[in-house]
Amino acid sequence: MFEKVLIANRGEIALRIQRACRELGIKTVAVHSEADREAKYVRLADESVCIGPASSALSYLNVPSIISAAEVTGAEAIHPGYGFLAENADFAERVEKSGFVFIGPRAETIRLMGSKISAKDAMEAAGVPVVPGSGGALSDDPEALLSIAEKIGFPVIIKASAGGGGRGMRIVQTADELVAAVAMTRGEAGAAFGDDTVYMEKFLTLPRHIEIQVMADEHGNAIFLGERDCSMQRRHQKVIEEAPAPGISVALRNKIGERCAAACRQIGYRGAGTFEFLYENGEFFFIEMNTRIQVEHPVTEAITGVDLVQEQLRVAAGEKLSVSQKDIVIRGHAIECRINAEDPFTFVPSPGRVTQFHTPGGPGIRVDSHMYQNCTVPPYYDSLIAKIIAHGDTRAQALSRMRIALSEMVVEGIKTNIPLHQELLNDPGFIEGGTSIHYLEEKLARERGKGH
Ligand code: MV4
Repeated sequence: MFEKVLIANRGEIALRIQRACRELGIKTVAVHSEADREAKYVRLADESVCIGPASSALSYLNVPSIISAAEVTGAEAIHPGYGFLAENADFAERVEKSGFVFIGPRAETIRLMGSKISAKDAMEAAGVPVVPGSGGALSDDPEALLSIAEKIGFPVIIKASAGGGGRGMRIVQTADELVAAVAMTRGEAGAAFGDDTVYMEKFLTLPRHIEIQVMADEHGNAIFLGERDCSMQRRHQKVIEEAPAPGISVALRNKIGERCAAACRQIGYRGAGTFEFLYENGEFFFIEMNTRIQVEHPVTEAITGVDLVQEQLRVAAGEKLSVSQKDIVIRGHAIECRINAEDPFTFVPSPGRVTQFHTPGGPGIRVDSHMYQNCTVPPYYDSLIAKIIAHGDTRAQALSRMRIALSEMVVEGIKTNIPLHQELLNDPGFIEGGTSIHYLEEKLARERGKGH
């Protein structure tokens, strides 16, 4: 196992990774921006290095600065967390070329999944069901475009191959919009990603977003750890995640999970990964793969009892996974509420000083947060301040525990979306379960009007 790991991230995930390291006897190096000097994860790390000013571009995205921090502290490996450099293949390559271990998949795997076209190709070849589509890059030839679209059937969606997570997409309802939509998406993709490759898919109108968690080691072992339903989202920002996905049979969930684990073996995947699917009318359709630990990983940890970050560290150190597929038994139900520093009605970020901070507790409650009384939420980064995870024997018990937890939570000095969560935990559609990716935005439009 490593003796010392550098954590190239901030906030709650930096603390989460630190805790995993500590349990494995690994010393930690925190890197931080000037705005994060007083942060809890900096204070609790064994060592810390300031890597630049507040702006992410000059600190958490500053590759030379991060690598030299690893050099001066004698760290052996770098954990990228999520966001920032986590899915940057060039960073992974630079880390390895500098003589450190990148805690994640090989750079080539990150690159393969970074191109959504090649990711889909690889998964289709590995037996994972994918959304019907162009099966490759689109040309600008109007006749070729129309022929593909008619074969798929309208509506279709044009996506940037270098996009993902909702960036660079355009829905096309009819043939007469097609050519202009491809040109527009191509132009935007070129400007945003420096790659104007676009592809086409059947547009699924009312899907759920369900993702499968996988873990693989370098000894040929790959397992799946159930799924998460992340359909409750607004503008591609997940708000609530839960596992298992309500209303889907164990047989179907295991079948798709097995396919994902087999695909990992086939492509020689390493580390933690997530297969993103759209689920509609009883069918799963692969759209993208994430090659990082995700924000919502604690939901999976709750229902499986596996510490995913510790497994990442083991695998990166060349060890075998500590669990095999037969050890993965799904226990009960878990739900996560993402607590953001934002106005619960307008969603405008609300940084500032946190004057009071009290977290909930009790059976089945976990809180992952880097907040403390009198800390400040800087305005430069994402607004996630805490995650509450409620676990119960049943979905009803998990929801009940979450309602109590939300009522116990106190955050003063800044605005949070706790009132939104309380509203959702009492929403009949959410309580029933199985809502689509459009549910939250439609509910907000209905109940609050489009003005907000
Ligand atoms: C889609 C889709 C419908 N049909 N692809 C948005 C994020 C990116 N990961 C893929 N996205 C979508 N792709 C087809 N063929 C609808 C979405 C989508 C979505 C997906 C997951 C979660 C929330 C979403 C919100 C709007 C649109």
